[in-house]
Amino acid sequence: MTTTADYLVEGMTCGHCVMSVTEELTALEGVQHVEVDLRPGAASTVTVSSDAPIDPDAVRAAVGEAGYSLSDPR
Ligand code: 9UX
Repeated sequence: MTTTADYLVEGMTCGHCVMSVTEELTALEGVQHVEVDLRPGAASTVTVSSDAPIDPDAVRAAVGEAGYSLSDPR
């Protein structure tokens, strides 16, 4: 079964940012697909699809590892 979750990521402004975040998130256990809706100057929506339960703390850490930060949904 595939689980999909959306996150808001602050600070991404170009395609390289998207690649960095995608790379870190794809390395997480079970992650099948990562989709980034880049919105420079605003929080970008990142959609993670996984065939394992998604651990929000792991997502937060991976995004931080790439140099960006997760913002809480609003
Ligand atoms: Mo692009 Mo993103 O030159 O931090 S990598 S702005």
